[in-house]
Amino acid sequence: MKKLALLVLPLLLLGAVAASGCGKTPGGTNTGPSGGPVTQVEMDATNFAVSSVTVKSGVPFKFVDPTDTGGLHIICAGHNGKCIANADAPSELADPGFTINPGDTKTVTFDKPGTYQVACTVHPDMNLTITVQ
Ligand SMILES: [Cu+2]
Repeated sequence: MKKLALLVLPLLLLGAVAASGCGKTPGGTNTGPSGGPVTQVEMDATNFAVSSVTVKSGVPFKFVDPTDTGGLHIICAGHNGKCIANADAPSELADPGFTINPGDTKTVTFDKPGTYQVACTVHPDMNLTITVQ
């Protein structure tokens, strides 16, 4: 019995390390000041740092690409790489969207509460759900 525990424990630890290594850190740097509403989302060369954020209507929200390597992003209201018309979304997100080059920041203000799907037409897996309160 003791031998089995010695064998199983390292495997469990290995599994825990592997599980924490993949996936994205929820929140990360994408949190507002003092636990307030989220005011920005960061992205790397191919995706957003998180898959969803909750923001406050009327508060400027930033799309940030802090990396100085990698390709550009073209961000619009949409899903899975396609722009989808959303009359409630800020005009900047209308088809064909706006371009973010590495190192760029783009500020968008959501004025209407609701749920918005945001996509990147360069990266079909790059999706963000923005809940505006
Ligand atoms: Cu992209």
